[in-house]
Amino acid sequence: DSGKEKWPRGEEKVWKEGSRSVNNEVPSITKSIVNHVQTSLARQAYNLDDLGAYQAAALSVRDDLILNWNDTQMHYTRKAPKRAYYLSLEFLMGRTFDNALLNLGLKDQYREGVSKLGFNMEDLLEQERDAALGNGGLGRLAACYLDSSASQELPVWGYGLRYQYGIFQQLISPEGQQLEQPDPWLAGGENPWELPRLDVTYEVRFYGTAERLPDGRALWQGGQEVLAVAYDVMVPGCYTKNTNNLRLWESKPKRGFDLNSFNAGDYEHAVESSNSAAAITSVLYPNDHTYVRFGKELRLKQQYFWTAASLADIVRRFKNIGKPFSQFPDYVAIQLNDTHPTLAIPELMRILIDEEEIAWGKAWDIVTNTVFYTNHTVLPEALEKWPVPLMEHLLPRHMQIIYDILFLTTTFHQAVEKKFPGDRDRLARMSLIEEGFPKQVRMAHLACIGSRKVNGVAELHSELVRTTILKDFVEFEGLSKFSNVTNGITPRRWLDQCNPELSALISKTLKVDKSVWLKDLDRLKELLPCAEDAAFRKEWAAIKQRNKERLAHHVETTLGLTVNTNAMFDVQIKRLHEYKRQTLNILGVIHRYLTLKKMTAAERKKVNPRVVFFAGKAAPGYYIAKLTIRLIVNAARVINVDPETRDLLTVYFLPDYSVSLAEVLIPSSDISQHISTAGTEASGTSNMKFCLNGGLLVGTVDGANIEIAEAVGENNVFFFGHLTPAVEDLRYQHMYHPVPVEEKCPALANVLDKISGGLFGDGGVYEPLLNTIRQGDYYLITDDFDSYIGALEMVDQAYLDKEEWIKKSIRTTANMGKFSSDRAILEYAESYWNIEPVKVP
Ligand code: B1N
Repeated sequence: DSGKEKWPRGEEKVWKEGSRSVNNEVPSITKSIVNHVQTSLARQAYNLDDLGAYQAAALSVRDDLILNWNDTQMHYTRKAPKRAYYLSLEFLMGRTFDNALLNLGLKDQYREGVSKLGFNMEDLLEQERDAALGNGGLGRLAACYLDSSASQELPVWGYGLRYQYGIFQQLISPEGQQLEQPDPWLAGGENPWELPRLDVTYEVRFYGTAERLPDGRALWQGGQEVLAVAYDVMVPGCYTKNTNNLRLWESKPKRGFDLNSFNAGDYEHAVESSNSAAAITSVLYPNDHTYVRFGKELRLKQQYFWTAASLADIVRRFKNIGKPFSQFPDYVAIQLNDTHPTLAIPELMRILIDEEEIAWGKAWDIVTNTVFYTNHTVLPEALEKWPVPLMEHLLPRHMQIIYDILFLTTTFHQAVEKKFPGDRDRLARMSLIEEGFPKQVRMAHLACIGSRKVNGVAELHSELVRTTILKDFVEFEGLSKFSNVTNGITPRRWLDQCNPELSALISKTLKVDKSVWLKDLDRLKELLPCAEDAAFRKEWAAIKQRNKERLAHHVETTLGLTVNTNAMFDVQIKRLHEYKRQTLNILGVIHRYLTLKKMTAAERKKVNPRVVFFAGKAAPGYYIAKLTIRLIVNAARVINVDPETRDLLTVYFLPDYSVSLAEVLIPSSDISQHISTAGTEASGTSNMKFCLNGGLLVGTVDGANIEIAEAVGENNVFFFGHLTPAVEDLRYQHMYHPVPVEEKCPALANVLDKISGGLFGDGGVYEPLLNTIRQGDYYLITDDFDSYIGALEMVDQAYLDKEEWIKKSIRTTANMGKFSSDRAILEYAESYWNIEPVKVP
């Protein structure tokens, strides 16, 4: 139908001659880069440094992305397919330049081009700052899903916030303490990967009053109005023209300043409200898994600001199609990434009822057929609850709607009564409002009853959602609403980009272009027979070795430390959290150190050298997690300089963990650790990244570890520790029949004593951390310690047979096809959103 359209304006020939296409030959690429150097940057060959060259090259790629992005958006608008919207408060994108070049298939051409201009591609790539608008797994998952949506040509948009400051930068003080610094990722001037859409704005209201009208609507007036401004981030698919959109909102005052105060001479007050509007999107909240009880009005403001702007935008786009609202769910699917965007449910109700004048029942039908909810954690401290007084103050109309939903659920309560007569506890458990001082709105319950479907992120976790936090809802609404989509990772970034040599070996071995297997990851299975081929194993091992050297070089140049690349590389990189048990790891390291110290020189000769890497940030207010960092850093200082052991064991805490650092660490690992207390890690996704790159997994029977072991074979992973069903009983025993550490686990008691005794500096510093283990031990360190040490001994045993080890490594990679985020996103598309690919010609 697009062919039939009349030329819109002017002379078609002139337009056609003026239009350009993607630069895919070296001469047109260099021309475009030089052009940007001269005009966009106003510089010349004489005064161009790496940063300038990166900026010019990035602007050149940006031009290409814009062409594809424009064609994609135009095509989607014309075709008007059903679209899905991924609402996430976090998108941990990392760097874009390399990823864009690879997805466009232009990396080699650009490498040649910048080299002709006198620059080195690797140096330019290093100039880019990470876009770190996320805390960890949840935010990185959102980024992987965007990559897969575009690559699978699905009409999916992301919606998030354009934080001025991303996750804080981490420094380590001389005492070994974490220090936080702002991450001014936008300070370096223009961000080439976004398109400011200063014309796309919406007004968002806070506070004020909501007055119910007789017709069921309400009038929400007064309060504060702020402006949401759109910034569009281009998301290129891999080897396709499809380039999707991630729309990030920035908050701005509706007017520059308050004129009334200004005219009255009160300048301070005049700018106050404009400051408070700009504050909404100023910084990412750095807490994951802990919802902070006080001082969180700003967080609720962020959540509403973002959901209101996104929904206004979605509704406007839907109205442009010209269909009745009864068909809204046929054109729109909205995925809630955890409960953070749950206000989308009452907000969509408000729009439908108050603005579109749709009756309550019809509106509720529309909402519950449009919205989907993914849960990412069952940890009680992470479940969001908002105090009713705060909600009433900030969002009076939404609180009314929530009460109306509650009323709706009195019929629902009556039905519960009928189904489970006299079960008062059940009703209290299921309510949207938790009793107490203050009363609180349970966001997970609201998300659950307002959604078409609910899912967890790995088989075990989805089962825990069904049997613990949402059990009552499953019993009431039936099982079919609750299911599982196991997380995935994009093989573009997490293999092709971070491990180019391995990617090339795979293409050579499968005898296909990488564009094929990168979008059909099950083809890795074809590597299985190669495990038996000694020449292939040699190539495989050589690549791992070079990746270790690349990491060692990075550590040397950034931290000035020399890493033993002949050692086994053992890596644990993730947010610092008690449930992830970095503490178990460092205590294991200290145990290893003490064991080495007791050995004779002859015995030590037989020991396999090991380098242990840690990286990760602790939430700024998380005291125990910060103490764990301090222990790791100070233990490393002692262990790494001990002449008796330093050839056999060294420990590094790499500061300021980021997506880009992960890209260097992951391909170099021999083993990686995913050792959460069973039942606490919903999925984990770095476990998948390591295994895809041929690193073996040491882990507990938790999250996606279980499915990885199923896929790669249990003999290729090192499992240890108690299983989920035992955890509750063990915690109960700790509470009511505590056994001292010395009795339960003498080896661990010895380690704790050495720390207390000052082996790593003033032992008193660590007492609060050690006491979490001695008393209560909620995360079961004492229960799992011996089994953990046993697993690490199995690792040493297995490593003795190098050829067999490489076979394990090859088989692991070969069996990781399931964990492509393409598989995951297609499951969402088919079984949840009911959307189909729309290929841009
Ligand atoms: O989500 C990841 C999972 O792979 C991890 O296992 C899981 O821990 C992680 C509050 C969270 N769950 N919950 C959060 C993040 C920020 C915040 O403010 C909670 N992150 C996870 C992807 O499914």
